Amino acid sequence: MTDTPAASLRTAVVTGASSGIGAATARALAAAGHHVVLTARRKDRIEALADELTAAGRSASAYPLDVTDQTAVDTFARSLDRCDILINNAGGALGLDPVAGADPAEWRQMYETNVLGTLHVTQALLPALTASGDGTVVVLTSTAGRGTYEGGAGYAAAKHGQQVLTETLRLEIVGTPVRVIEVAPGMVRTDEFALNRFKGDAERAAKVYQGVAQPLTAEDVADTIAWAVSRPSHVNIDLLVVRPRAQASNSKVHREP
Ligand code: 8X3
Repeated sequence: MTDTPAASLRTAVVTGASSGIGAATARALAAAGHHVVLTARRKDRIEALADELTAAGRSASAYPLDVTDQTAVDTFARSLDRCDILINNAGGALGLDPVAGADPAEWRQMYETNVLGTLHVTQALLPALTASGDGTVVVLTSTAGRGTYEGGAGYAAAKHGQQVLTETLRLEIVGTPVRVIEVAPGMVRTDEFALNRFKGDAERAAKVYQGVAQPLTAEDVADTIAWAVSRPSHVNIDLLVVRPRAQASNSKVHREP
């Protein structure tokens, strides 16, 4: 699905745009008047969303992409005419096993998607973001990138890695016309985050949110991203930690009986 954007439209690339926070962010940025390039592995999903957005008069296109494939990411970057905003959203959690019994393959996969995926896409698009004269990189980390919890070591380690990448990038490119924003959500109830974590075990996934009055929605997080990227160019929102009111920390959650 391709839609040629008007040359004047600022282009926002969203990774992991097939569902959840990525899809909601693509909708929010398209509504804000950007041309949105949706990327994810699931072609059907991003094409359907791009079609939905263009039918609603927005500007959007879809490009199937696995962020762990550096060659594919570089090819994708070369296909773009411009890039003003990059939303590094692709990633996720696998498993909730204690360190003593955790599966190294799951840890490796989480590092590949969350950390190396962000590295690949950011490296590939940084020249275009800089050339735009007013670029923005957003990295979706997690409150698991700023603390940990039992069973969360593999995911927290990956999110800490992604957070360090983000902070280091900001140091390294200061003085260039690109700002670097980290958004760290806490408990967000999406269709797939917990389901993927527990390999499709819906009952286990539902327990994550059990009794929590109002976990955040993907739209809540997308709203904070759209706000952060729409600040005046000289304003860099370094870090936004966003949790539901019922969650005081990673391990302190109020649940109604
Ligand atoms: C999601 C937050 O608490 O499930 O990034 O690790 S948590």
